[in-house]
Amino acid sequence: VFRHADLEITDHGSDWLFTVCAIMGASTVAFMGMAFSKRQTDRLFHYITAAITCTACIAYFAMGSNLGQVPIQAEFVRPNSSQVFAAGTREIFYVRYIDWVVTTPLLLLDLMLTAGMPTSTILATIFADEVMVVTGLVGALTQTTYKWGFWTFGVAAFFFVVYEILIDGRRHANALGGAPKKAYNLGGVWLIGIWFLYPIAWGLCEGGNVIHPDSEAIFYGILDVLAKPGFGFLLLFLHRNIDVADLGL
Ligand code: RET
Repeated sequence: VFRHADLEITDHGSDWLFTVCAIMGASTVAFMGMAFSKRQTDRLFHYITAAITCTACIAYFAMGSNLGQVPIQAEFVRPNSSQVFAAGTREIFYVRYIDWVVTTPLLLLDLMLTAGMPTSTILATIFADEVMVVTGLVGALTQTTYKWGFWTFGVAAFFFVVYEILIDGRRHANALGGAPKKAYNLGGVWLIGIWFLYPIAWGLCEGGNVIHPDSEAIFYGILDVLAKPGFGFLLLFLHRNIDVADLGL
């Protein structure tokens, strides 16, 4: 049986999610087209970036179809009433986290490989990133206020990622100089600027149940378009004069 949440996306939410699905699909085709205009040995960043939007395209296909979600008990305030109903359920799109566990390490790889960071540092940063996503998932599925405990672990892990990207990575990129330095610094600021909004979106949606799932779809949707195709086009544009061999790859 298909269990419906009391609070779930409407047709508007679904149409928007399919729109983002199409943007992700079109970006994947564009990134692969750009890859094939390069020599086979020069396609690393194109393949990583195309894998990111390909994964999101499928996740958004699921969400537009109202799949990859599960009803979770949540308190919410009904419109035109200040009364809080504890009985309601909200649909939680766990498929987002399956997407993120694949794509956020790839986004970090795009940047950290640009800066020529050491493998040990890259692995440690990806570990923290995975802690962030998995605690976010467990917190989203938790029905009690313990969910905020998981969110706190996630934010702590996120701060480590922020430190690695803004401080450590910048040092490595500046040592390389030239086009990699420029690509890393612009891409890094873009990435961190957008990533900071995700824990806020989580607090308003999965965490606090403050905004409607349709608004959640718009909030996360805009963030995902900026964080995946937006970041991807920026990074590949800034990579146009970088030889991957110069990055030791
Ligand atoms: C969660 C909740 C736990 C605390 C933090 C979070 C951050 C999530 C981020 C997600 C980024 C996703 C991207 C997707 C691609 O489009 C898991 C919401 C800090 C930063 C970039």
